[in-house]
Amino acid sequence: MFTHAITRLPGPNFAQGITTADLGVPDYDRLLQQHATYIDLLRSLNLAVTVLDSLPAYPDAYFVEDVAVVTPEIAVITHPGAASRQGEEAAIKEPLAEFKPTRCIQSPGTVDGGDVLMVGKQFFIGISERTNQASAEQLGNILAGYGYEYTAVAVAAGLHLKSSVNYVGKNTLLITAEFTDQPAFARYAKIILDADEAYAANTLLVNEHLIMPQGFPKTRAKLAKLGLPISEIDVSEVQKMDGGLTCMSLRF
Ligand code: CIR
Repeated sequence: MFTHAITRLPGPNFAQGITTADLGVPDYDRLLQQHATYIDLLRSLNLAVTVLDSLPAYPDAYFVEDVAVVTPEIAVITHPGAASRQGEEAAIKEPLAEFKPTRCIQSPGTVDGGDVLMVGKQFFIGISERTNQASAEQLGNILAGYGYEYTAVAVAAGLHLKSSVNYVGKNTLLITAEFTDQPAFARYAKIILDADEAYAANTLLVNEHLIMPQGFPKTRAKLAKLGLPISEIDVSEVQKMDGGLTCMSLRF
């Protein structure tokens, strides 16, 4: 069970963050509303949510998932892969240190937490444009000290591993077609996304409750078969910045 989440408010310059999406100009007030709804939902699932101030020098810093990997035993502070995001990690160390012992990925290794999927004692670490092999090994070695195993997975499509694959409970992965044949995922049941609903891969499991982005009815129908409660929230402005539901919090 998760008991806590850490989030960070988006700043007024958030639209200067990195994006490849071609979904129009994002609106700050709408983003703040969507962010607030997200936090309310986490609180309704009994998480105590820390809300950190925005970081003016880092327009992507509200995607806190990318700057740390948190397990029940330890928080590993990452070193983000995008140059404009390097430095964000310094600001997450103190808030996390209130809850967990911390370790740090050493530069030049780069890891984005969006590439790191934890399923019980197993980690999958995406090797992507943001996360390199050497730092996946660094992270894997740290986690091995706490009884975790890891498997590296090539991310040939999408920004991060968790843009395409997430654990949704009941030994099941929600996964895009591109990743289904990865041997690393052979032991799991799979819900395969329709290509036109690929964004819904970024669905978040919190305490036996699924939070999915609004407006993906085929995925919702498939997920409903798991029998878990599902909430949908509108994250249109987040999507415009290549972000999603998992990215906006660290849960532990
Ligand atoms: C970036 O490109 O770094 C941000 N605009 C989006 C990061 C999304 N994070 C995530 O998927 N974990």
